[in-house]
Amino acid sequence: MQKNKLIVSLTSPYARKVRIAALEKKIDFEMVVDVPWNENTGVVKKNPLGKVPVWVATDGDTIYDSRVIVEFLETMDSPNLFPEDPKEKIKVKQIESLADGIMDASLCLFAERKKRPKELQHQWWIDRQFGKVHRGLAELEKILGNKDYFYGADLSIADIAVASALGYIGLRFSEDFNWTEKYPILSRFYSSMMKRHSVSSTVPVL
Ligand SMILES: N[C@@H](CCC(=O)N[C@@H](CS)C(=O)NCC(=O)O)C(=O)O
Repeated sequence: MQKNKLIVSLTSPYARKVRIAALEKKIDFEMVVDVPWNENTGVVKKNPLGKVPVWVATDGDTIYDSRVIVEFLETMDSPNLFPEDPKEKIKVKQIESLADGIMDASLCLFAERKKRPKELQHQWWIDRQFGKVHRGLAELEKILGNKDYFYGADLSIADIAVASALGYIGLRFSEDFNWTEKYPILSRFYSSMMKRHSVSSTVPVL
């Protein structure tokens, strides 16, 4: 019997978002680690964009981009991670999109500082990406305030996306700033999310 496969790298915050969602829904999948930055990566054969995560369904269908994959998982099993009402769903997707945007800027910073030779690195670009990260985190603090969840009274994809972004910030920027001190509301939120097995078992590893 074919199994669902999820192609990931173990540091990818987008892949973590999908892993958490699948674990919360108890959807069975086999995790295949394929680092898209490696010369011999096979990711490009599954996703022309050469990015992880990629979901390969039991019928062979290939789905990429974490936002598309999590919506696909939503069709497979409960608990629901999106509200059914289309207008409410937009609110949750907006927060997911903000968290993904923080991941995008963080990935740009990773590529600029770790993949590009030092003499070619551009401070203007680095500052611009850090601006997105900090404005994004400040906005998330404003949205969450003293609530437990970003939307409603239970877990949604918004919480999962934010937790994934925060884990990546901790992984990549510990020498740049102490995010738990600078963003105490998000720090409290992450600690509470870490009580879930789906979150604590997917912490990024180098
Ligand atoms: N929008 C995509 C972004 C995926 C992405 O950028 N993944 C990174 C890993 S964290 C990647 O595969 N990068 C390789 C590359 O950009 O060539 C998603 O949500 O899945």
